[in-house]
Amino acid sequence: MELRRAWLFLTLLGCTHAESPAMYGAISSPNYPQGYPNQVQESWEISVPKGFGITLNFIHLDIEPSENCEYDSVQVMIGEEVGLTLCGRRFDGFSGEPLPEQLFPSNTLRIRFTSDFSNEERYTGFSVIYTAVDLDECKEPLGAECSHFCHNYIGGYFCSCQPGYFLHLDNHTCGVHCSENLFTDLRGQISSPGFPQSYPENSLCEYKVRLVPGYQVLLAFQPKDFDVEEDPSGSCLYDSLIIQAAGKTFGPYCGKTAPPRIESGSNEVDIIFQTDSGGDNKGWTLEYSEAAIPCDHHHLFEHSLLDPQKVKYVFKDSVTVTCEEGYELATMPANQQSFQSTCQGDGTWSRLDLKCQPVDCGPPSGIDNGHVAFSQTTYGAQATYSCVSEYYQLILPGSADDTLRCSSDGLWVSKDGGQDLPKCTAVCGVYNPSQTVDGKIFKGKPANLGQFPWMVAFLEPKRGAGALISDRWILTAAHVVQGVEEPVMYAGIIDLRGRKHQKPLIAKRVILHPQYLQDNPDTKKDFNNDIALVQLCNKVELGVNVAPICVAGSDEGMFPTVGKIGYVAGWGKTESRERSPLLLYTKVPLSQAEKCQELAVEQKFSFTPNMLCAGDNTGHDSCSGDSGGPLMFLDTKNDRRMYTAGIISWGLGCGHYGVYTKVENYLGWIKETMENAEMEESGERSGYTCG
Ligand code: 4AZ
Repeated sequence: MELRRAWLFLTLLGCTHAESPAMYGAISSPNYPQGYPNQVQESWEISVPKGFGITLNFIHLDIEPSENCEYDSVQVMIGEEVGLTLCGRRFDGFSGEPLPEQLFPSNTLRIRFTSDFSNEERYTGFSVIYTAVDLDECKEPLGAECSHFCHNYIGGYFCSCQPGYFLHLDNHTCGVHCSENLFTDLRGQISSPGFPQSYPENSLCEYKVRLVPGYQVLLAFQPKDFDVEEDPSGSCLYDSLIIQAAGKTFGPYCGKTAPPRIESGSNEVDIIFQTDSGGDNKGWTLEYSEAAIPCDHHHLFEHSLLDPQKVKYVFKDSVTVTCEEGYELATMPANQQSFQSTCQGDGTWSRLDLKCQPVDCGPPSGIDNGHVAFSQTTYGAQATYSCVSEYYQLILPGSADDTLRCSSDGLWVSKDGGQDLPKCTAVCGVYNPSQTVDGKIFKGKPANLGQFPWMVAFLEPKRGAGALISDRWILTAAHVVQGVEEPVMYAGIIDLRGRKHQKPLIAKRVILHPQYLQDNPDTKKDFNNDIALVQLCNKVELGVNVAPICVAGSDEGMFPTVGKIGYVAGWGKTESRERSPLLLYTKVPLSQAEKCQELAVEQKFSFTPNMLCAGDNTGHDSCSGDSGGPLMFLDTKNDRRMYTAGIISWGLGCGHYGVYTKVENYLGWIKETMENAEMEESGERSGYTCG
């Protein structure tokens, strides 16, 4: 029994009849009007042409009744939804109420009949007539969405619009034509459609303002007359007004607050007004006008100056452009200082390919024995000078500064605008007090290397000495170098026996004091003006063993007084030997002139005011072969500096008083001679070789 029931279920399940579209038709249950079989599940698809609904008229219904029709039933399905479920006995002649006609607003339906396993009373099923009926889509519940008017016809509907509106392509919404608005006058008024009446819905209105290039469109809204439908978020999602100009967008605007005055910056402006389906708002009105487009920079480019100067420059304005101080025009002929530029229609200046670039002073000049430090060479850059070592000091002749600045003229200048360069001059008289000075020359004591680093030994053709007073000049006695062009000299040495390891100094010129020459043309009868300078071909490299001595009278503490102890040094005669291979030195006091005047009378030489007298009767003295060497004193203002006050010149024998050339009297001649020689030298042709 169970098996049979299952077989039946399987054989009857899913039986569906599809009816092709028809205006009417009839469907009845299996075996109708006989009793319907058990275990039936049968469906009929019915369809009528599009635009129609379906009425169902159950002329016969005799289906086993049950609660909620759960045993047997006939159902009307609209898609997947159950539209109606029927069971029981309901037709004329029986006790049940006849069924009223049922209208379904769909052009397809499915009728589904289901019976369970028992039909004890032989219920006869159902019979239904279906008919296509016209639907009125314009009425509820269908309520077609026409924005203005809806018209029903048999099998369909259509929408239409009020006069002045057109039907959009969706066939439902009405809008107005409002996009062919072109404004080319220099000023005018633009308003939303129908203003001051409500503007239309579902419209996209575009207004184009087109002025000649060089003029921008200005927009001024009427503040009291602005009313555009606003959504609750205030983002203008319902209706919106947008202004577009030269890639810029102003807005969207909506609500009751008018947009501010708009300077569009362009001669071409689009006003776009978009509305949705709802709302009842007045819209907007604006006046547009024109203004010449301004050129937005007061400066064309960095560091430029414009003439004439104005608060605002507009289209067609022309200016003369120059550069700020310290800047010059790039990519121009060198002598061109300015150019003309014009404010163009698009708000930019012409000739922006040019620029003001800083003046370049080029690398600053180097100085002898010095360094110059700089990071840039353009206007305002700084160059700082320093000397190569502590044996040189920076001196600032004339207007010079240790730091120069690149000026707007392209020159390196000092604070007061001068172009003098600082100089590195040898630090003079550096005296190391750790080296004790005590002993004798005639009755002298050997000096240490570096103790008197200015000492120069003159070996050929005459034995003598000199003192470096700069890195290129030696001060000596005239009688040592008279008639000598190329004296053989050594510096930085104390033991002459080691001189083969040393390079001799090479003289460029020997300059005797002119007065000495005059008084002593051939034979020396007088030692007045016994002073000479030797200029070297090359600068000596200064260091701990080679350094110049300061010159008497060149600073405050460099004027010796009688009784002050001085020092003499040399490779000359000693009490026991004709020549000393070692540099010897001794102390001698500065003595009263009378002591030497007595000698002079004996020697029949004169002791002049150009001479100093030094020594005593203790035997400490300079002697022959020491001539030309310095009579040295410590600076009274700075006991770490030594200066030469005298040049060993002559005497009556050795071991008591000696006569020295009074250097102080020749300070002017020394400076002038050195400067003249160096000036002359700077004029010499290049490639000049010395020595
Ligand atoms: C000389 O004949 C000489 N005692 C130098 C100096 C002195 C004497 C002689 C001083 O060169």
